[in-house]
Amino acid sequence: MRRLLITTGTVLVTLLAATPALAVDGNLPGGTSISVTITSPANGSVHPPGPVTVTGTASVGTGVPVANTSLTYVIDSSGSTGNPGHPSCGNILQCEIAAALALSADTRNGTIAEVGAVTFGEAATIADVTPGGGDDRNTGPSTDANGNGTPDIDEVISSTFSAGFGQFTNRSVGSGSTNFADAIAKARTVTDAQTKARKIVVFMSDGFANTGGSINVPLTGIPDNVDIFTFAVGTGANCTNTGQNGEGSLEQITAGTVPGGHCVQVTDVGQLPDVLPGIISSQLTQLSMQIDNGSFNPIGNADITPDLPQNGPASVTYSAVTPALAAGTHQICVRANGTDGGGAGFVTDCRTIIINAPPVVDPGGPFSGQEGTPVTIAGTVTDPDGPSLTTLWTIAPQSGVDPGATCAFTDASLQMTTVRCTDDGVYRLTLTADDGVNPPVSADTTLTLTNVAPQVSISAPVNNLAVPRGTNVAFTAPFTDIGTNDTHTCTIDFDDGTPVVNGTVNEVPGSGTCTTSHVFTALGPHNVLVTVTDDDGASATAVVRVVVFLPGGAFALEAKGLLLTVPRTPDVRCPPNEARTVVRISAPPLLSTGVLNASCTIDMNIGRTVAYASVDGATLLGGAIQLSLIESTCTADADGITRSSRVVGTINGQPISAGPATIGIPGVATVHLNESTTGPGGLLVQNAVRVEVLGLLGIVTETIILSSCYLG
Ligand SMILES: [Ca+2]
Ligand SMILES: [Ca+2]
Ligand SMILES: [Ca+2]
Ligand SMILES: [Ca+2]
Repeated sequence: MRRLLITTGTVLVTLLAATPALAVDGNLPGGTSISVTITSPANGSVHPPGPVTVTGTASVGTGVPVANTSLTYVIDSSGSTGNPGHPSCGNILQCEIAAALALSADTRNGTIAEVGAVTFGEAATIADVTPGGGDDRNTGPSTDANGNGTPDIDEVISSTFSAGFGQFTNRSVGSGSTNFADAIAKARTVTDAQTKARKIVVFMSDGFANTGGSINVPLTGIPDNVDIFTFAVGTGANCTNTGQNGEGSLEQITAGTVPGGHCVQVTDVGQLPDVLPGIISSQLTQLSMQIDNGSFNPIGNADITPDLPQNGPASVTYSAVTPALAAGTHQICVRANGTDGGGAGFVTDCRTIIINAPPVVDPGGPFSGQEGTPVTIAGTVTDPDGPSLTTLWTIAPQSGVDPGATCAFTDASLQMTTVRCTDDGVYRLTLTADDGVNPPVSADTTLTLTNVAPQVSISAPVNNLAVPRGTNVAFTAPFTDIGTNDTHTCTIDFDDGTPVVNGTVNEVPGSGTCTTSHVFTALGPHNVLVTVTDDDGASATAVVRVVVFLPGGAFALEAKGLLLTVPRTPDVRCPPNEARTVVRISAPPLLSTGVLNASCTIDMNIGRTVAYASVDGATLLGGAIQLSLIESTCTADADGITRSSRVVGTINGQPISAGPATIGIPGVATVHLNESTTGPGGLLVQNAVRVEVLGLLGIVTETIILSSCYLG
């Protein structure tokens, strides 16, 4: 409970005498060290706009003190001080001695350079404060010249008796009354001998001046650097009691020497040892912060650990937040205020910091374009104060984008660049700027890409390919899609009445083929339509023309049998187109003919096949059959297949009628006219005349065919 009363307002007011110490590390007026440091922010550091946290430490009494103070004890030892004081210290004099010793102990903190002592009753006497010869008025607070382990000044204080000192030279004055004036005069004698810039006197009394005359006499001309702090001890003393003769009060002594100072009333004598050391104690009283030369605003205890005030020696840490700071240069100062026996003072530490404005980002847009195609995007980033601006575009699907889509920038670090995406949809484009100080700043816009239809061609078959009916035709349709994330399907319409089919798709990103095969049964040209559709619904088509035909053939005469063998004459097949003529065949009496013709042509442009055979007159079987015109025609095209014959002449004198007929010549032959038959392999055969010559027993011995055509 020492220092219990040091925080009372009376004491503080007594001690206040501002002499600021303008440095980070300094000393209070009484010499006590005081310091304040801003640990963070660092000087010249760069910060984002907004509040800045300021941290650091402050301390009092922990540094190197300045021993620039001299101290003089003035102890009232008049007869009344033999009265009871307090059980904790004894009679009043003993309690004064205890208080002086407590103060003496604290003087060894380093701020007190020299000490002297005076005691008084009817008169005052100055202590000889050094052992051995001579008479010394001052000594060091820790000096122990006789080496007995007790500081010499403490030996002197402890030797105080009723109106005298026992050490180191016995001094005694009368104890019958109380003489403030002589006590002040003797104290001045001591302070005159002191060498330090600041001289303080602690003046204790349990009563009031009743002898020695006015205190104004010794106070007159007292130097400014001598401060007399008075203490009215016990119930018999009163700060303002001027005595029955008006010699002057304790309050007047202090008021006359300490600007703004007051006497301290210590009614409870037991408190005196706690109160007196406050004359030189130190205290860290307040921390405050200043922004840009504004006012110093106190830092609250919520931001200080431990709470202020703290009695020295003490250190605290603080962490306070500035108001929001705008871009520019700012000075932050933290001040530590403290007091010690010499009064109040402060030290201030400052930092200059730079508040850097964040970049301002305008992403531009919204942008639009097509899938697979570079789209120019241009944003704007401004950051005049840098210091190291970088920008970066990023992109992500927002809506309607198929899985797997990717995008690439030409240079994502440029504010103006191009971006290409592999599929259509709406993308979120983000432009982020980082100036190296502030948190990165981002802004979004959109990029809307439309789907692009694929492109398709047909590499097989070649256009206008003519194929015989029944051929398996392979189709290959290569396609591309600039949207390389797209997948595709394809259909093929063969234009022959068969259902549209799905082709087989083989693809890699951006290209592929659609394949299928088909056997055509419908004759003629077919415009085969290939349609490729991407997964986003856009399609492309390509057409290839395929011509389907039937092969054919024709001959004018064939004879097989026992009587005569004539191979097919002339004999043609198509493709390729062919037309041949033979002048005659003469093998009477079985047969003789006129000009024989056979031709077969296919118009590959439309798939039309025409096979034709004719005989320009013939006489068979010794004249039984007389013919002037024999011809057969076979045609096949998209319109259908037709077979027909014409025969003009007579059989046994009977004219031949149109239309298919079988006529018997009894015992000689059977004659088939205008005969349509189906041969091996489905061959469609048209014979104008087929004669079966009969031998014995009606056996067919010879077959003669005139003008035959066939298809297939
Ligand atoms: Ca900036
Ligand atoms: Ca697409
Ligand atoms: Ca596409
Ligand atoms: Ca797609």
